[in-house]
Amino acid sequence: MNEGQRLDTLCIHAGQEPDPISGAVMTPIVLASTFVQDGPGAHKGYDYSRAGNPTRSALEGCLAALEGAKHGVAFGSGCAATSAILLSLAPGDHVLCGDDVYGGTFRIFDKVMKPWGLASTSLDFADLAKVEAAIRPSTKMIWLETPSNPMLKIFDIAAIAAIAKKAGAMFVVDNTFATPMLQRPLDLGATVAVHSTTKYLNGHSDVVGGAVLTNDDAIAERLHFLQKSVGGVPSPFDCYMVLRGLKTLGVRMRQHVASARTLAEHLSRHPQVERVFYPGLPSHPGHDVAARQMKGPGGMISFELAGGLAASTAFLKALRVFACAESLGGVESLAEHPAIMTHASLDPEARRALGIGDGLLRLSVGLEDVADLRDDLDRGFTAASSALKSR
Ligand code: P1T
Repeated sequence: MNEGQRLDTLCIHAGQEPDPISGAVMTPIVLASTFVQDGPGAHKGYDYSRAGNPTRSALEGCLAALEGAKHGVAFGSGCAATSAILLSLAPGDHVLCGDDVYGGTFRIFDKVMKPWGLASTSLDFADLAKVEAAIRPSTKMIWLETPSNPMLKIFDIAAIAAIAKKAGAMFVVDNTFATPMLQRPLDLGATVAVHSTTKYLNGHSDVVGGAVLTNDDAIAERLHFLQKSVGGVPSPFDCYMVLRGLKTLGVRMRQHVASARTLAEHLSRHPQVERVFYPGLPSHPGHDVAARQMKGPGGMISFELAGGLAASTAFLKALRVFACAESLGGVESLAEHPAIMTHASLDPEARRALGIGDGLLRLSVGLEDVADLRDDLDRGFTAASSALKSR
């Protein structure tokens, strides 16, 4: 249907035909929980909304097209999508997982799947020899985020895909931070791309959702089965909202990247900043891999503020344009403290090993005027230095 079309066109049209009854250009929100059958089993493709829903199908089609996938399976949150993928494994299986992932993803591995019998090893995928050495006969999956949350680590998707293929393991890339506008993991050899659609894909901080995209027919069938059986489905209204948000994904991402580049450079020159983690800076260890596998380094920045907790608390409290809040990827800018907020579920030792300390702050750079965002950061720096002087 949309073959050969480019991403900006797919964002607006993929999966979405004008409504055959009314001609409505926008996808109808089909709220029905059930669908009439001419006789038992004789229906028009939908029988019950947990199993399938036309608004959800449109979203799944659009997301699949954007990731270059044959299949899309939508969920009620990114965590529901993650859980469904892991449930497609069996107790006794082993997963190699990136050491730097969203705290809630780590919590699923550690507090939900481990008691169920799924073993996992966390490691830094930058050292490919270590990745190969960590593979066990029971390793059925490699899971990573790139760029990762919150340290913005970059991993070489094509190189890790080759290791996964050799091991016969499914390779899952959480593509939430990059979005398909900037990076398409399946093109680079990943088996599955997973998203929290809560973030850039919806883009307006008013939906919680998730999705899994793959070209593998058997995995897609299993995920559709788990979607229907475990039941972590998104509402038709939320599917519509994500479809609506997706229409502007391309323009939004270009501006997120442009503003994040400006702010990352500003931060890297600031005397109160000890280190900036942004893949667009030449000093970032993953800069070259990012330049190769991404179309832009993204809209997320983390940085280490001098002065520890007193400074970072004062910094966050002083901001007026950035909101101090969890999440990311919306039109509005957000700032947060990973150790206390998004990554509190990691034990302090693991946090320290990753560099998630008291001075680490994470920014989701929104679409406000970048000069206002820069002024806001400077407001934070002034407050941080006053807090340190008054101690
Ligand atoms: O929040 P939810 O839609 O369930 O998505 C979970 C999730 C999965 N993957 C990544 C990379 C994520 O960042 C998230 C959620 N992250 C945040 C809420 C956050 O502030 O980092």
